[in-house]
Amino acid sequence: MTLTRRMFALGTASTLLTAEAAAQVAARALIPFGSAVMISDFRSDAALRDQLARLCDVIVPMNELKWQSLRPNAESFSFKDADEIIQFARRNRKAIHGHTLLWGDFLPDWARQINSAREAERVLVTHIETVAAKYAGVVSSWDVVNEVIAHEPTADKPFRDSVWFRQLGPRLVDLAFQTAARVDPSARLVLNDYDFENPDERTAERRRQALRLVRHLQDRKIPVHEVGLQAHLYGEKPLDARGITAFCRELGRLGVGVRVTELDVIDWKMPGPAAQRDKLIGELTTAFLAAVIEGQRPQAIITWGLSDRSSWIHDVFKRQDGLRARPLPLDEAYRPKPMMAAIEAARRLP
Ligand code: 9MR
Repeated sequence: MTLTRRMFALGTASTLLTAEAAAQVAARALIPFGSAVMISDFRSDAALRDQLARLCDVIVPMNELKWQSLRPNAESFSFKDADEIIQFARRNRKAIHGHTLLWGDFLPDWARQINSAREAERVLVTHIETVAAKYAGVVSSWDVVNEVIAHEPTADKPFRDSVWFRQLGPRLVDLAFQTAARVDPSARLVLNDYDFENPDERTAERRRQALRLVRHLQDRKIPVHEVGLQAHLYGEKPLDARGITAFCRELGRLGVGVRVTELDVIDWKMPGPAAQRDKLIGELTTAFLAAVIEGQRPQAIITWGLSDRSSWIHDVFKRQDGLRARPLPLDEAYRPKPMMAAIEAARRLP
């Protein structure tokens, strides 16, 4: 093991570190790695559970904390699926990242039909109060709002359309963060969104809108601790490394962290041969994570699934040649791919 300056400083500040304590310090210095997992895979696949236990510091219930899972109707909550994953994470001493307290998509029908501002506020606040209170001290960070920035934002239409936005307007973001902060002041509160990575004007505007939202919350003294970069990277698109770095750096200047929340690579337009594709995916992962870390060290690097066995990309981005997608760090037999090595190397960057 190499001794870092920090370990020497710790050694002289107290007594010399034991080898075990020094190893712990070194382990803590790694950027935490995590993965999302959905309940059906979690239940049916013991090998997946083993890999989650072995590799992850952070676990995210992929769908089980969403309204579609928690809220079968307006009156009740069903926590069973979320609790099963969360109990596993706790037993294995993993951090739990919560996804998500507010999203305009994949809502149950009853929520879509809300048709007054009063009702929207009541339902939203009650939901966040109930869920954040139940998991206070257990879920250490929350995607408080997911995908509230318009797909193609403009100065006069920065927000994505949703039942919440139609009824509450821009204050939906204030309300969500305020409520989460009131109920669980210890949780890290994250503004989570996608498409921050490409060198085009739409992406640049999305980053500006995220910064604008962060400053807006800060002006109102509403806590916002991190911006979540979903990072569903497109294998065929160039990466705006400078733009990503500048964005993360600017957030750092505002005292706001970043977290890579849903990393995977959409490979529908990438070369077919597996070895070639895996190599390119590894390189893209390296370039992306280096750009983030250059701007600031992320709070965690979380992938949207662990193995190619299960990913939303199989359904949404089908390849023309009929080959299976390979978007994640482990292959279908749970062997690490170059993407895993890229993440491991990035976690060690200073
Ligand atoms: O991977 C998720 C998939 O299993 C769900 O059916 C879908 C709808 O709930 O959501 C997928 O995850 C999305 C995440 O919640 C938000 N960012 C985009 C993700 C991929 O669509």
